[in-house]
Amino acid sequence: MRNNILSILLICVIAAPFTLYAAPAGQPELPLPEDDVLIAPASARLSFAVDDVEPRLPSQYLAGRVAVQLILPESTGAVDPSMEDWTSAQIEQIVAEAQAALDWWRDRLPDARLEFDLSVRVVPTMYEPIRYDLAQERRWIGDVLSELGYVGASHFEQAFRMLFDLREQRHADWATIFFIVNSASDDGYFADGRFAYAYLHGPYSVITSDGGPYQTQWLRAVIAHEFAHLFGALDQYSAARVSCDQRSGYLFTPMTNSMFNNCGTNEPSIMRELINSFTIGAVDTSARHQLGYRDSDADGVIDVLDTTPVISLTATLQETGQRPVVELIARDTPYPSPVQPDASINRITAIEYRVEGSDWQLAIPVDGHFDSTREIAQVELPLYDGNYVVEFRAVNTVGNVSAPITQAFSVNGIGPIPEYRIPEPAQIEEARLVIHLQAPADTQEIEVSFWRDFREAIRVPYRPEVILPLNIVPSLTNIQTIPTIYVRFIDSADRLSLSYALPVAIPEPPQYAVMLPLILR
Ligand SMILES: [Ca+2]
Ligand SMILES: [Ca+2]
Ligand SMILES: [Ca+2]
Ligand SMILES: [Ca+2]
Ligand SMILES: [Zn+2]
Repeated sequence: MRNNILSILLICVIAAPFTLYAAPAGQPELPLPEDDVLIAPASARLSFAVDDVEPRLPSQYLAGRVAVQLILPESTGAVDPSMEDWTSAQIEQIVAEAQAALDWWRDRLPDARLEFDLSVRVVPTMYEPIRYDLAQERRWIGDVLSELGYVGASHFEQAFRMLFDLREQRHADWATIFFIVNSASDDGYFADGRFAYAYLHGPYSVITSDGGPYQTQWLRAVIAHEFAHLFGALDQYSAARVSCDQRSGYLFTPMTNSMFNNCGTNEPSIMRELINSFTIGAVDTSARHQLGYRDSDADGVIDVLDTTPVISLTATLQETGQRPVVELIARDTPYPSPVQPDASINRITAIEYRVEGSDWQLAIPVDGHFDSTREIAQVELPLYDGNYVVEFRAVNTVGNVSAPITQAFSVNGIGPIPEYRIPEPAQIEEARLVIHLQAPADTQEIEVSFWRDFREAIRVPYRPEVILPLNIVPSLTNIQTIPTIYVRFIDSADRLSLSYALPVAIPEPPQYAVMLPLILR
């Protein structure tokens, strides 16, 4: 008996993978959303592309952080009789379906560094949206967006205004909207027979809560399909009649997988069939490329993220007795698009310089944060009398480094360079950090920080042996994260030195899991 149960269990375990991945054989082939790709008028979007610092449109390619706003219109009965009313159970289900669709995309495109910010709003409208057709969507969409406070020459312009706001508020790289129209009492279709459509590259998609023939339980597959249109992917099923020479997306790549006229590949894909493709996780190569997911040099960083910064320098005229001051502008260079405004979502993460073999020194942006594709830093170079060649560079989110620029500086009237030396790594001894230093006797102070930018720095009088007590922070338990401290000297005239990166020797076995932050008693 026991053996029988065991063998039944075994059969189940063995059978499970097959049943999981088998095509849903019992599923009838459902009609696909025909003519579901639309193009918003260019005028509505281009009026926003004038901001030259961040000319990004709301959904150019699928990578990075994406804000997704679900809007659920709620009919008030003011103009049309209210036939549909959202219930909290329905709303919960729709949010869960949308989240499943977004999770699905995140798993399909691992190198896109996707992060989704999904939010839902129920917004009153005087109309009952399911009664209308595409030609009349402007009525209720315009009404809903006005209700949210967005005005514009058209409902598209209203939507773009909302998307620019949404992206900023959610600190996202991109933003898009799904209008989910309640069709619980209705047959699940709009008046023209549509149940799902999207504008290529935004601003939005519209889907009935039933997803037409798919029913709410497969809304995730419908949302996943329409989401791809919002970021540039074209349809591939025959009825869509997409020919093989059609190109799309930020990279403007050709269709190779269209069933319409056999373009060469015949891969399963969410762009040609919904339920089975969703179940097995199928996205073909041409859809990936149209979404911006292509890695030409196969280094694991997709083209649209594999960008490089550039840096430029302006030196201020410097007078005798003053240190040179430079202004550095670092900007990430987008991967170019043949058809769209060039757009990078990579941030500048460091602006650095070094003086003839010194450690790379971090320059701090004037606005205090490395948080955008363009950063400006002003630095007083900590030089003493002499002639120097200084190298400058910038680094971005993916670790790509700009070509360095070099500049010669001649300094006089400051005095000779003090001889600073740090002969050995810092040591941890009995809950104290011990640093040995060699500097001229009139050196005033030193600064010590666990951070390259010298935040939370400790300033103490200079001595050949500086001993600092450690404070233990339980939340930061990984000693691996702090192998280095940063030290700089302050001379008798209150001038800073270059900074020194100093390794910390940890006693074996590690007595102190953490040394952050350093606190003076
Ligand atoms: Ca209602
Ligand atoms: Ca209907
Ligand atoms: Ca690459
Ligand atoms: Ca900044
Ligand atoms: Zn489609």
